[in-house]
Amino acid sequence: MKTRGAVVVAPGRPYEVVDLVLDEPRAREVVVKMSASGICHSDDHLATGDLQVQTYPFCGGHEGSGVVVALGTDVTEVEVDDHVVFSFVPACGRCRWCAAGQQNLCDLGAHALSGCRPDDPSTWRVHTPDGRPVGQMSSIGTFSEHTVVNVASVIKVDRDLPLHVICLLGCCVSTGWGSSVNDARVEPGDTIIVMGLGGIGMNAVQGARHAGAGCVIGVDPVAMKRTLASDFGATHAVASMQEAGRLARSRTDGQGADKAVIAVGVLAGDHLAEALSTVRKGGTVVITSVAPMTDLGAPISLFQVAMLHQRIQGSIYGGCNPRRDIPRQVQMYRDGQLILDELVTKTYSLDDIGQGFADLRSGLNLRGVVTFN
Ligand code: CXF
Ligand code: ZN
Repeated sequence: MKTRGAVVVAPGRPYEVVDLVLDEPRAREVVVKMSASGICHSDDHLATGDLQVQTYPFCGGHEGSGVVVALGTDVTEVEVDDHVVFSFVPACGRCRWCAAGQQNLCDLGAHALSGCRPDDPSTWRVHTPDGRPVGQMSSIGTFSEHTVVNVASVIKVDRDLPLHVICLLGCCVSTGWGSSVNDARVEPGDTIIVMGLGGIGMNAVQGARHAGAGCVIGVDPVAMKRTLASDFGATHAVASMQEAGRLARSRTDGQGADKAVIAVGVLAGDHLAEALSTVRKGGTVVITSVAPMTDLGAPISLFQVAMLHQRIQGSIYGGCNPRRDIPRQVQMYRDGQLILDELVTKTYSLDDIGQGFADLRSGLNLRGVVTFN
């Protein structure tokens, strides 16, 4: 079938909305008519060239929701007309990692930046009208009116949920919330610093409060984000890490924050150094942000990290198990515990996606969301 999608044709080139051709779904695949797709900083990393991929053109988008419109063979988990949220890491349920309750590490996730089929890496389901393969980000490529995905990439949700809101469960909510709950292991009474208050950082703030943190210090240079942070559970919001560090020490008898989550848009080594300087002995820094993939190193004292027994924890998908955690987050949303509607600060048509990225870079949104007709 024909569709339209936003693709990057080469590293460092902006998204272009182009005609695409979708193949028929094969075994264990489904066709989804997209409803909404959040605009995440990781999508922008593709356009800046911070992330380079193996298949150009590459259709971006990895935080989406939609309606199943066709099935390949051997699909029993969903039916036509079911509503789904995408998981940006597939969860096959059978690999070592899925079996161990670490679906964020599912072996099928290895092809996130290849763009091919996760279970059949020599094939693609999206092509240009002249027959060249088109990569799909995270094997889903949600900046497209329709997409074909492996059933391991979808989570069925109730039909009454607002699809333009719950698409966020596919990346920023799970990633941010889980960064605090699973990866920082926030405990009651903790003092935690969240560095960056975009879609991921705001959810790290929510997660920290759910886990019982006593003091949640949000850090962002954008005043609007600092103002909104208290709605999501921040007890303080400041503009710099120096201020955050001072505040954390003033509340902990000079010791420093128990944990810090790095959720800035573009990670650099200096961010890690700053975060480490704010946490206490035995404290934890969680690296959730995405760095340019060829960057190496950080200006930190390895001696000091060891002597202070600090923990540096990498984080993908906030350590979540999407098949458990997305339904759990839906219930928390229904119960009024998880704030989602207010995260969506602006919606865009697919044709206006360039404006969405301009607004992301200007810090105007918590989350901009592309909505489809
Ligand atoms: C990203 C990480 C890099 C691959 C695509 C998804 N995670 C969240 O935005
Ligand atoms: Zn993302």
